[in-house]
Amino acid sequence: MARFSWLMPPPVSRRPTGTAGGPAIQPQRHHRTIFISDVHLGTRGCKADFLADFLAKNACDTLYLVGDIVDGWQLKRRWFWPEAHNRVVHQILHKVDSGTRVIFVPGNHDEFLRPFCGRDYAGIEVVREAIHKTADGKRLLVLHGDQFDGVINFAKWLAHLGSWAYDKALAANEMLHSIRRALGLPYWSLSNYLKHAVKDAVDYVCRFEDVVAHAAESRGLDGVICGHIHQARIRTIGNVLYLNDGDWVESCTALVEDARGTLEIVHWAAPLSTPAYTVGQAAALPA
Ligand SMILES: [Mn+2]
Repeated sequence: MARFSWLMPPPVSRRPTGTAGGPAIQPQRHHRTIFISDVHLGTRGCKADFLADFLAKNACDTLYLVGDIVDGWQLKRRWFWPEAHNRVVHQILHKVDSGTRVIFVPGNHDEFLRPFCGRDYAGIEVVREAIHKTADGKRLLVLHGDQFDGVINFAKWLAHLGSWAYDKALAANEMLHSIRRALGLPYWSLSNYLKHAVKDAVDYVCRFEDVVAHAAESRGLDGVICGHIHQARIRTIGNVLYLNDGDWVESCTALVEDARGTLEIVHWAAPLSTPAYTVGQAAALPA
């Protein structure tokens, strides 16, 4: 029973107004559409507090869940479901109850939902992909993005390697070097290895963006909205728009559309007590 506790709405009244998660909070901003992906509920990395706060303070007509919302891979290995993860589920269900159309496009980590595409679950439409029409008439393909992994010949884990890891590795490199020297092993540069790994990761991201944009273009669409690589981004590739809504593990980003059809990336990693948020394009990739 405990395993399915996330399906039950958590008690609402216990959470005082002003903290994250409770629907008592009045949304501060209304969007035409919100897109989020790569939440990875069920993992320690998931920034569920930030997301519950974001969902409580941002209302919308349509909410797209663009895959990897629940991390089925991780949950199969070990059950991990703290209260904050329940609050995210509750906020999503609260949106359904408030009249928001919620569309779930499963990703690879929640592929267990793909057999249910075409069905409604708790008022949430589960679909394999969607075509979103913006307020100004653009037709955008919405899909998670893992469908293109096979096309891109780079190790996909590299795309998730942050530059912070690289900085830490540089420091570790010296220590590793002295240990290897003490053991009489030849010099091997961890930092050099990682430098190539980071370069490959950047190549991977660029390739991914190209391939996904091309898929939208070849179908005669105006652009694509995806997730999967945890890199929020708005850019034009060829004749189409490439939009990635980022993730809630590292960057805490969402893609939002206003009533005129303008799309922008919202960063929501400010302290929960701070109502401010920042809007803008994702930071450029390292050269
Ligand atoms: Mn994914």
